[in-house]
Amino acid sequence: MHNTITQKTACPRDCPDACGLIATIENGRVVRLQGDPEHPVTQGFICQRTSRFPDRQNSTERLTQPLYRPTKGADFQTITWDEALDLVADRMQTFVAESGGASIFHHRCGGSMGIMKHVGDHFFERLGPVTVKSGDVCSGAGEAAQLTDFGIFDSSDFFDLHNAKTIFLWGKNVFVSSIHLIPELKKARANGARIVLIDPVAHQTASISDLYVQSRPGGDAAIAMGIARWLFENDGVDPDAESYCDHLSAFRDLAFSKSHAQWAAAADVSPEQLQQLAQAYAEGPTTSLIGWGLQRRRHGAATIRAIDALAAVSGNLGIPGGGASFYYVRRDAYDFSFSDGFTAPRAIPEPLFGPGILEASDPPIRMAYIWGANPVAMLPDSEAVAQALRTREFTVVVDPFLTDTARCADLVLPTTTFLEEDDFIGSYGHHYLHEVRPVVDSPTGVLSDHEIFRQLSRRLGIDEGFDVEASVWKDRLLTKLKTVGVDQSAFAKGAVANPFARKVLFEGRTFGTESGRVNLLTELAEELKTPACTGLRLTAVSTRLSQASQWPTETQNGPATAVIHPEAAAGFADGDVVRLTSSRGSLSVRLKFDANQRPDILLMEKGGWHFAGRSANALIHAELTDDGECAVYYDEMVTVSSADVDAVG
Ligand SMILES: Nc1nc2c(c(=O)[nH]1)N[C@H]1C(S)=C(S)[C@@H](COP(=O)(O)OP(=O)(O)OC[C@H]3O[C@@H](n4cnc5c(=O)[nH]c(N)nc54)[C@H](O)[C@@H]3O)O[C@H]1N2
Ligand SMILES: Nc1nc2c(c(=O)[nH]1)N[C@H]1C(S)=C(S)[C@@H](COP(=O)(O)OP(=O)(O)OC[C@H]3O[C@@H](n4cnc5c(=O)[nH]c(N)nc54)[C@H](O)[C@@H]3O)O[C@H]1N2
Ligand SMILES: [Mo]
Repeated sequence: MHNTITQKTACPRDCPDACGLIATIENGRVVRLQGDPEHPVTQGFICQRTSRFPDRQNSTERLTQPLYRPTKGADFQTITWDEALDLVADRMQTFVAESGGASIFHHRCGGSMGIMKHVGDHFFERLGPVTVKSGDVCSGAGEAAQLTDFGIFDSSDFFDLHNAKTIFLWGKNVFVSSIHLIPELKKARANGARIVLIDPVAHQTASISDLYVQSRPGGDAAIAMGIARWLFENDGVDPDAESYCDHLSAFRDLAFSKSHAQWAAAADVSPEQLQQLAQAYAEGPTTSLIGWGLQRRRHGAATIRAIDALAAVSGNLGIPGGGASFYYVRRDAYDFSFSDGFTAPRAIPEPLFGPGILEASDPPIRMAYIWGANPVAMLPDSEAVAQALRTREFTVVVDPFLTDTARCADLVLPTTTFLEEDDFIGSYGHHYLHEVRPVVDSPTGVLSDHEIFRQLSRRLGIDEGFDVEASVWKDRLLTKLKTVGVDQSAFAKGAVANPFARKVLFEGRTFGTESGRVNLLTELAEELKTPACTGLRLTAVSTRLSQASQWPTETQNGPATAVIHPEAAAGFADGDVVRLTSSRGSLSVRLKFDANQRPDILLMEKGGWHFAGRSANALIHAELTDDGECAVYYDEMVTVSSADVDAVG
């Protein structure tokens, strides 16, 4: 007889939508995941990659025993958890005693957005503190930009876009990375709002847009300045702008440093299109939904600052239907005071992971502990990252699967998936909070991150107050929420609206900057004023079927696909296997022609596996953006040439 139950939980995968989920469990196995119809944003549907997650959950490839490599280069052998944890504790103790906490590098990325993961970070604070990462390869430049401009980075309510007359999507493919915006955009449009998409990459979001502008990669700042100039010349600037913006006249001078036609040419859009965009900003209310892709470029922060300034001077901040939305504060409702007073002795910028570890000295990095991350596949310069991890005295990787990164470890610890976790989440795409519940038991031989840290804390003598159940930590995390009457019981039904979030951000036009006013940008790098119009840029972006590198193994066979405009691959045919070369190395890829793409962009899927020869990041050099220590993922120049025989297969 079948024993079937359903249970509510939430999705902590790295995604702005942070869905409420309903899991169907049959005889102790999760067989289906569906969207919670009662979650205001999820509205009963979820993405393909997470509806397929039960395959990953129940996969025979899940690790269920610690794997240890006693000497460098040897094969992994299984060991018991006691042996594994003794080993980790012993190494940690030795390195801290001999070389200080700075000799241990702790890293995690987007494996889980769970709030409990910060309790794991706190383990390393108690242990050392140790060397940590700084910046953020995902959104660092945009966050830094908005901190500079507004003093905070947050957004108005998710549904406030229904108050907008025009909704600008600056580089956002909602069909891949924010699917719960699709019904809202369609609804807004049916109610008379206009949708404008600005994106060098042609994608499905154009199908729900009234105007699609296929601008030059890195052309966004030029578009923003061209619009600003038009606004200054056509009474489109808010007459009160002077009262809430610093540097208005310097910003005006910057906008006037080129003509309308010159800004249009710089962005590779027609002057008429640019004027249409400007008129939309002038009419208002205009909401600017800013994607994450455009700040993963060399001048990513300045690009976001140009859009921020445009939103400000056009009078679109602090009003319903306005805004320059890049991020939603997702952690602030939770209490992290347990972490107060700890300062890391050293930080390595996340995009410089490979060279940063290799070059660190005084003390060198002797041990790396990686969890919730697959940096070999996901961070720039895959081979340098792999090399950095392989050459430490002791590298520990904690993951449910044997990833590219786990393959470089001395010790791999198998851990739980989100369906076995007890946690909370916030979201970076809306203001709802949610509880993550263990809907099934974890397989025998698997420990949660928290359980691993608890057991290590005992061995290391740093267990006091730390070594308690997840439920005790969760209660501590709610300390701040409880002051406004939101306790554990509020989460029983599903999503909880963040009580600290504002419906309309910057209402009253007061900002978080020192002056309380918007800090308008006053200069732009030449590369943004006159973006290069030659070359082919490797652009490896999110795809529908996978969360970053979390692909099913069978998809990683043979050369990766590279989508290209036929004219950019003269002499080659659709389907040819070719060599793709950058400053960092080369990769064989199979060409797929798409005449809708710009000839200066070559598209790949992000997250291809390095050991399978499919990682775009093997071609990307480690570099920091102009601010915020984000990775320069989409500015790598590549060339296409004939595949030599050795390279194929
Ligand atoms: N070329 C290129 N590279 C990119 C990007 C790009 O656009 N182009 N995008 C970048 C962006 S935006 C991001 S955020 C990063 C993402 O980079 P990562 O966060 O490193 O991405 P994932 O491949 O999802 O790796 C997360 C790993 O965590 C594991 N995991 C899941 N849950 C848990 C857990 O609870 N505990 C532990 N210990 N492990 C867990 C998963 O199995 C997976 O192996 O990649 C960046 N890399
Ligand atoms: N299915 C799926 N969903 C995901 C992920 C995934 O791997 N798979 N990843 C998750 C992660 S880690 C994140 S951070 C989020 C966001 O994930 P992202 O993939 O960062 O989301 P977007 O910002 O929508 O996508 C980047 C967009 O930027 C555009 N772009 C690139 N360069 C430029 C430019 O110069 N100008 C402009 N205007 N546009 C440009 C690209 O065409 C693309 O549409 O989504 C999450 N959602
Ligand atoms: Mo991300």
